[in-house]
Amino acid sequence: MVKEQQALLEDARQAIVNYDLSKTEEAARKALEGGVKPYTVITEGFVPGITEVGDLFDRGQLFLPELIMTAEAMKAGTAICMAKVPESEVKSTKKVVMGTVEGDQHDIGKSIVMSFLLANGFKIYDLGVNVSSEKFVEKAIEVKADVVGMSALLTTTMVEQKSVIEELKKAGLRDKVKTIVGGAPTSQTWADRIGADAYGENAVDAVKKIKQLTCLS
Ligand code: B1M
Repeated sequence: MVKEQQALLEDARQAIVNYDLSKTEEAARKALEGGVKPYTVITEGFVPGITEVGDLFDRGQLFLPELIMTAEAMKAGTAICMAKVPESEVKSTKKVVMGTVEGDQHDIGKSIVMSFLLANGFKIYDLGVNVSSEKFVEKAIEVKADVVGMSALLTTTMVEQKSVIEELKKAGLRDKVKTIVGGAPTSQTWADRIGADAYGENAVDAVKKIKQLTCLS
């Protein structure tokens, strides 16, 4: 990557660290104009910024209002980047139900994953945040889902991913629907422990794993 592009990514990181929404939008536009790929702006600009903010929050050096402003800036900047990722013209018949589990309001990562799935032609049903196990199952039945994806960002809510899998079993769907889990506290070990079919480390990995689960790769 050329030096100018690295400087643009640094501006993006800095705008997030300063929870400055308009600077974040400006940084996103400038980076894209400067030839940086949309996903790179997010992963190498915004994500290091929001990780730094999360660490400051963890250490009590920053508080909830700032965290909320950071999230707003992140969402605005990410939206500008994702608008540059075209929806696939080749549509798949594979259906993915996605949601953030019950008790959890974090949706930035899930939205990025969904944009990448759309860009790869999947049909997405977004249940939003704070989604109960029952709602995941209801939607999976309603749309005849191929995959149910569960995002969780809190160590206190990741256990809900297990509840969804159990609820799918109770509904007799476990053999018909594949499951994928993701979110910062989760891992392949966690996915294995709760009986999920896959773990997605990031948006690119999630697309790869969902393609494998639905036999598209
Ligand atoms: Co929250 N929060 N937060 N927060 N927040 C974390 C997660 C935390 C680690 C911060 C910290 O203390 N360092 C901490 C959790 C600690 C823990 O559980 N161990 C925390 C806390 C404590 C809280 C509150 C409890 C704070 C409070 O109220 N006192 C509260 C909880 C609210 C609730 O959910 N009930 C809370 C609230 C919030 C905000 C609302 C202010 C805001 C969220 C806004 C929103 O999402 N609309 C927020 C934010 C922004 C964060 C941090 C700073 C950033 C999260 C994020 O968006 N990351 C976060 C710290 C951190 O993660 N470093 C933190 C960027 C995003 C691109 O990454 O979400 O990991 P990520 O998604 C990635 C991958 O994980 C993966 O792909 C994505 C793209 O690469 N992925 C999947 C995600 N989902 C996937 C699903 C898949 C596959 C891959 O398949 C289904």
